[in-house]
Amino acid sequence: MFKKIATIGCALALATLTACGAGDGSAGGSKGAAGDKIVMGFAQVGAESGWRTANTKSVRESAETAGIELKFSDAQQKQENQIKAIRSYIQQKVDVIAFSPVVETGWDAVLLEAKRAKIPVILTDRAIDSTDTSLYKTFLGSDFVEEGRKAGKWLTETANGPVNVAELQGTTGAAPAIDRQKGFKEAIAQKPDIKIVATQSGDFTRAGGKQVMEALLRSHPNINVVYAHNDDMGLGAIEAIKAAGKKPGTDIKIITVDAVKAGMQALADGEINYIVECNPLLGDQLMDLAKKVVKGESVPERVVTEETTFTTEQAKKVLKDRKY
Ligand code: GZL
Repeated sequence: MFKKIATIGCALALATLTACGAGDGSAGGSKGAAGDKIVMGFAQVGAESGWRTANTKSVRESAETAGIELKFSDAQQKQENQIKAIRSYIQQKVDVIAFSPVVETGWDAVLLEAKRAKIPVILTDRAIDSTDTSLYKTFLGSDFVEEGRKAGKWLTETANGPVNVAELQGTTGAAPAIDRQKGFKEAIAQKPDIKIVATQSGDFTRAGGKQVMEALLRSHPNINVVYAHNDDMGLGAIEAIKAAGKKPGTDIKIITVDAVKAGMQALADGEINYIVECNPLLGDQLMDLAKKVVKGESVPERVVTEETTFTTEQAKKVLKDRKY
């Protein structure tokens, strides 16, 4: 009986509180609607790639446009820094927390703290691997497995005879790295003479891609194709391939993911052969979702962004209009 009355009591209190715009970010909050500024804590992965830079710009600009106060942190690709940032947002009693988990695991404890503090969490860009889906309200981002499939499909459609692939993986344990590999392997399984002969993480950075490619060129002189999980590592691989006296895009074909401006330029120049787009411009959708979850409205479990692919000819046509 006490619990039932307490629950009803809380609901009434909450209704009163939210009517005054003092929503605590839990179900029924009226922030945003009543004119009070929603406060979002955003824990970004880092600034490791052109994609990340574009994503951060999108989040900042969209928060401004949406009238949402943004507290922003850059974790420099370290999970412990993202966890610290999330804890800080909980202590500051923000209305909503959004973050791009640098890796898939190790989040349950801190997200349980957010849940207990009645602060809704939105996963953006990267997902987590947790059985407790009550720890976050929604996931907004790409289907990385499909991105990997698109990359592999292009290769199966263009390869003639045996192909040795060097895979430059993204950050170890990150959803895009795990899923882009999964999708690519699924697609090339259609052609057994396409083989991944070497796979190593370049941590989604240009320097990492160059360093790994230098080593792989020495250990695997028979590489025909590079599959890089992002443009930045592909651009690093191009530097290594040129330094080894080979022609990127001709002697060694290159497939990447993202479609940031530098990658699209290399594609237009024929140094990359195919790019699968991964859209970083998630800001507007993120702010719309944030307003809904703060008001306690229901949102879809998963919001997948629209993306396409580019060949060299297509890149030449769209390069001048690319926003990032
Ligand atoms: C994908 C994103 C990846 C990009 C990389 O959504 O998480 O991280 O593909 C970035 O460029 O570093």
